[in-house]
Amino acid sequence: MNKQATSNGAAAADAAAVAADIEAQRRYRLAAKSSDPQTMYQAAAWSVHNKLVDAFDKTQEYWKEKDPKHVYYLSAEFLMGRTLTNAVHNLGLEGEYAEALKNLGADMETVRSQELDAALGNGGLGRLAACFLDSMATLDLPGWGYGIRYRYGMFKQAVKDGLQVELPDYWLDAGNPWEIRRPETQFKVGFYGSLDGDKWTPSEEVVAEAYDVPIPGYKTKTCSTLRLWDALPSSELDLAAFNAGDYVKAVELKRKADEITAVLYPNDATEEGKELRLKQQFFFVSASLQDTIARYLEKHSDLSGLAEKATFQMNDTHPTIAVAELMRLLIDVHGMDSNAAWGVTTKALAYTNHTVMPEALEKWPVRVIGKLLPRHMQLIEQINTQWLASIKDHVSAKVAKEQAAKKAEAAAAAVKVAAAAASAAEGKEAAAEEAKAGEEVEEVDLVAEALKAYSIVQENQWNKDEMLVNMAYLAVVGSFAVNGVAAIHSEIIKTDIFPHFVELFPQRFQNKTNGVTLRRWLAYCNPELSALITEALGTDAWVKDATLLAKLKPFAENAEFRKRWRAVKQAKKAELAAHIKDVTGYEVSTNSMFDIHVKRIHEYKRQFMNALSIIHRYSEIKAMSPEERKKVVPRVCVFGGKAASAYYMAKKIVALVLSIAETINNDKEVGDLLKVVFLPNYNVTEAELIIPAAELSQHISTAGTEASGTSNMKFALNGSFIIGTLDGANIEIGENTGFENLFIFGIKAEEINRLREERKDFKDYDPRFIAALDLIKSGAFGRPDYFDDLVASISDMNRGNDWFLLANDFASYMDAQAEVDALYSDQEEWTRRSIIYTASNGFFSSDRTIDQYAREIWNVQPCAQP
Ligand code: GL7
Repeated sequence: MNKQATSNGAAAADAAAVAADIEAQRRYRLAAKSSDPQTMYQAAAWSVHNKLVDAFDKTQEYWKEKDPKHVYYLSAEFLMGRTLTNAVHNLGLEGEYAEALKNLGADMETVRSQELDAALGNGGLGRLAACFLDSMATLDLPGWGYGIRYRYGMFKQAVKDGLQVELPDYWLDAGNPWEIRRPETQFKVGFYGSLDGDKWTPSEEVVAEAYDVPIPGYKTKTCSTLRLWDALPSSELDLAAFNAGDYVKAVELKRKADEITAVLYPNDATEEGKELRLKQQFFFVSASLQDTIARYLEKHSDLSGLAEKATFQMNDTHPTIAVAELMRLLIDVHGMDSNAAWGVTTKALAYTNHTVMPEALEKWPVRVIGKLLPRHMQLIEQINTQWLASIKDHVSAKVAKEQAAKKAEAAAAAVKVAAAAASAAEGKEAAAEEAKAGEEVEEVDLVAEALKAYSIVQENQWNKDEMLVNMAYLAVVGSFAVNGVAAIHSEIIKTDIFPHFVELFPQRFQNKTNGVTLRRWLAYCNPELSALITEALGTDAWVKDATLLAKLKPFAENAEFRKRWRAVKQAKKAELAAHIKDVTGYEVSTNSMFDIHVKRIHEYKRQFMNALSIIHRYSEIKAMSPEERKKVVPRVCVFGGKAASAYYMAKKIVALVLSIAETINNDKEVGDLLKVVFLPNYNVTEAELIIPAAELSQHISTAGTEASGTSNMKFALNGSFIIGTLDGANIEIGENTGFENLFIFGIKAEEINRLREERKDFKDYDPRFIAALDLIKSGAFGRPDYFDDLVASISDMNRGNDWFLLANDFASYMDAQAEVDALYSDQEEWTRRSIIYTASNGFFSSDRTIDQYAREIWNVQPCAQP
């Protein structure tokens, strides 16, 4: 990295060639006369595009020839962010492009800032998929991503009158130089219609058309793809309607197709039970499976060996209709018998669970699937029937065992009673008879009852008349591997979500702790820190081998190195401060601690608790004497994150942060001692600016609720401290960094059920917690009525009853915050530990995660061009 392109003649010549290429793109592809930043961005992007196409074609030809096993990552979301910087760096051409643009009178920074984020994802789950693609290509693993080419990505968040407003994200406005349209790759996808026996005739049909987004690996020739599907009408016009003069009906087909790929559902870890969403899921899954099968059949005569050449990794439950669709394709389209098809399906599919939030575990009404996909519903019923039949013996034995244990218990109790009774003999007989009564009949019902817990099709607990398909159960039954995304999460899914399945096949359940790509999240977003690391280690090999970061540890003891480390952090803070000023108008001091809380807004992530702690800090400062104020560690508290548009409480949390910011930042008495900032429209590009500048980052979800978190990894790698709970990947970050270096607080996951039970009588409120709530209620931050429901949600047992246990954790959170302040006052020690964070967390490279998936689940080997 940071290779000096101009330092040798060859590179200079390359830069000249690149400049000529950019010029050619501007002149001929764009036919542009001006060289404004947007034009220069487009021209540079198209020039990179051509290089990607070359690399892409060579890789795919090579893989076609070698025919290695592939993994197909099926995901409804890919949160890619910007591409230019990443592509140029991964191709190893950053120096050439920077030089070329300079020669053309532009500069890389201005040019790259023109690019809109590709925000085809909500948050962590979608961004993880993007990191995985980068790692798969970098490790030369034959693999593709498969998803949807949404025309509107994640909404843009703006702030108006102190509230969040949502604006559409039409990211394709200026064209998209990062994709290749493939009109030759089209598949039909049907919906609705009728079933005659097992013969399905859809009544609606669209065409899925492929777009390839090339994914260049780092320092390798491998360039893989993210294949996204767009929907087209199967014929542009309903000709009959057109001829009959009904023009509106005639274009209806086009409108219906457009609707499927129009918009990403903006929900993070919450269910969105809309038929259109199921339509989207089926649309991309069907096209992806058909595409894979078509390629497979170019080389093989029948599909019996499909699973030896392909693994489909289902990213959460969103693509789990794949279980039924693969069965349908094998049986109905390719004539396989259903047992053989089930064998292939369950060897080809694997499933990752990303959340334990009950509302996010998708359950589709039988009615909805039956209407949209009647054949699939029939297959799911069949799968379920066979599945339940196959485990009946196991369940009967389990029931019998439980009954025997109960009987023994009852008999023992009866004996006790009998012994106490006047006539021991009589009592014993009576007890024995009682225990026997009705046994036989009951047992049969008990087995049927017990089987319900294993059933893929289940009663809706809120509406007894409705049956639901539990998509997670379908995924578990239809897969050969199931994994969680952090050690604690993988345990919780075993004990709380799928215990019945674990009992049947424990070996199917695994852990694959998440990771992030060090290219985007350290090397490219923090070039200054990267240069320092490379200099210290004497090599940039850590960008591809993250374990090398551990060699930084001794440098933590070197005062000169610490000074330079601090200087980098200061520079990144200054960049963020300038951005804050730009966007919000607030001026913040770079001498303050930068305390960051960025992620989707959700009650379980507890931004509200952070807000309360800030209110307390504010009150404290207000009550201090000037002498006392001198001892305060000044902080800038930065929030960012989107609230789902229909998430009532989350939107109030955003409003609260904005209100607090306005009051505190305008309080002259407080000045630089405390500033609060809400940065609107948190996205990948914002994260690339924010994370390198962080000194403290907050990951304070209620223990047991955040499956993993991945920004915690990015912050740690950029030398930011973590204040957090024993949740998700925080725990493994603690193990790697040393728990003494994190600010850990709060209850443990295994305590939450009990505490939720007890919270009805909870009396142990911290006075600071109460005082902060009272201050909101008093109107100190404006609109007390507006915040009424929010306050009640954590303080009124009839209105929410603090489900996420803020009251339980507040005191220990405040203790942890006090430790933060104390340590920050010792800058040498703070910096030493900051270096330890970066040095200790190479484990969280997504290269490690993907290597584990490849070896332990996919059985896919690297296939690199010589
Ligand atoms: C998530 C989890 O909430 C998050 O903790 C995890 O890091 C991420 C990737 O595994 O997946 N699950 C989920 O539904 N969303 C997530 O971000 C939206």
